[in-house]
Amino acid sequence: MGSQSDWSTMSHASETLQKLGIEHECKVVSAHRTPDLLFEYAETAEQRGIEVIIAGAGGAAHLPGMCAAKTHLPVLGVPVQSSMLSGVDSLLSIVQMPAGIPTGTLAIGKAGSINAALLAASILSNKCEKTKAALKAFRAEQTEKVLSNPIPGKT
Ligand code: RP5
Repeated sequence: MGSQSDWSTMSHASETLQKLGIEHECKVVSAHRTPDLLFEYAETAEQRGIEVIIAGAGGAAHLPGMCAAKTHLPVLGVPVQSSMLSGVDSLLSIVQMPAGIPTGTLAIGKAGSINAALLAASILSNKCEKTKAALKAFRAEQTEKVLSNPIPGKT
């Protein structure tokens, strides 16, 4: 994520990955405050065994795009809700990548953070049976919660 202030949003991705038993790391890497660190992080990610990068940032959110420019690994961008423009700025900065370097873009805020983790799990589940099973179990549990909780007083 681009700042410690993004953690209240990005912690939801981490919690979801944890629920699914997916090993991950959480780091603050700012595209504009620590640009050299960002380059090093993205360039060495593959050799460190990272398979998917979730990048959350707010405002002029160039972190996911710059990260994607420096690695061929899939980069999933989470637009963090900003104080001035409620995250629309973050969303547009991440989603409107010119053709050639894609960033998978999720919803603004908590939903996007959770879904980034679930989408990362989907990508990993192509090769990892354990992750596939965990993802299916997560979905089954979610479905069961809806089905077993009818509206009170209604049939
Ligand atoms: C972005 O600027 C970060 O991703 C964060 O969402 C936003 C504000 O950062 P802080 O000023 O709170 O560190 O780089």
